Amino acid sequence: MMIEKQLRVALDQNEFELYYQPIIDLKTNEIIAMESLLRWNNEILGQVTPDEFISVAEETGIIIPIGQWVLRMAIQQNIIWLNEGYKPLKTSINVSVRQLLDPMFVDNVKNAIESSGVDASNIVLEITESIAMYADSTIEKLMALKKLGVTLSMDDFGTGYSSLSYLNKYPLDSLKIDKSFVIGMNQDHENTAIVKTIIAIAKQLELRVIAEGVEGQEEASYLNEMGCDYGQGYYYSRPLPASEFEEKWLASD
Ligand code: G
Ligand code: G
Ligand code: MN
Ligand code: NA
Repeated sequence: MMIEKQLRVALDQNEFELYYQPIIDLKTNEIIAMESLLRWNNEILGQVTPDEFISVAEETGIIIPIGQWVLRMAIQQNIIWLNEGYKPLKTSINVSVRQLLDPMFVDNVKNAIESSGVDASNIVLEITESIAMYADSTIEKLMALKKLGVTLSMDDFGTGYSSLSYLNKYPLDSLKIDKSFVIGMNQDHENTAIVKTIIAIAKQLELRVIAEGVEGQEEASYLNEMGCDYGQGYYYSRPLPASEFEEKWLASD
């Protein structure tokens, strides 16, 4: 069966699941947010990670209904945890360029927020640098999303299409330093220099900065010293199913 067809069946049969990874304040070591990460549980293929199907989903356009499912599920889970009495946390949701280019995207986000009653600022949309290739049409959409009150973050920063000239035109709240630079810090000086530079850019533009790929305690304290606000990575936790995430990161407080 074609993977596109399999993805459609997967949506119909509820084979998708969201995992959650904590985002930690490097100063206080407290959890401040969680990133939702898509998983596909297939009877034959086992658990499939997004790297194996997101690009096909984007090319075929099936990322649109999948993305809508992700948006609704992630918002619903945010509200469930709030209603269970845990402290309010932000939920980050990955958004593909293809989704952002969909004419219905802003309306879909608006509907998802309004029908759920979630506090819009607790919903973070992670977009990638590749939107810079479509700058003019995407800036307007980002402005419209910002008006809804959502938080906007640029994901995988430093790896994509060079977008420095657009960076201050986007209504962004934060930058995420791509994990390749953070993981590479202990190998060579160049990666450390890149991380420092990204932190400096973020400060200049008054954006919060999140380091991904924090795999050790040394990296965490070094990032904190360098002025990085938040960290995310295996040092703290792998992405976990919702129930496990709740047990380890919410219920323990
Ligand atoms: O969790 P993992 O490392 O396997 O994620 C791999 C890639 O898939 C990441 O780049 C991430 O941004 C992307 N991804 C994860 N979940 C989603 C999702 O819900 N929607 C979209 N569009 N991309 C996702
Ligand atoms: O591109 P994006 O940032 O959305 O993707 C996040 C991906 O990074 C997830 O698939 C997640 O599994 C992975 N990830 C999270 N923390 C770490 C880490 O510390 N090291 C590595 N190698 N990957 C990580
Ligand atoms: Mn991400
Ligand atoms: Na990333």
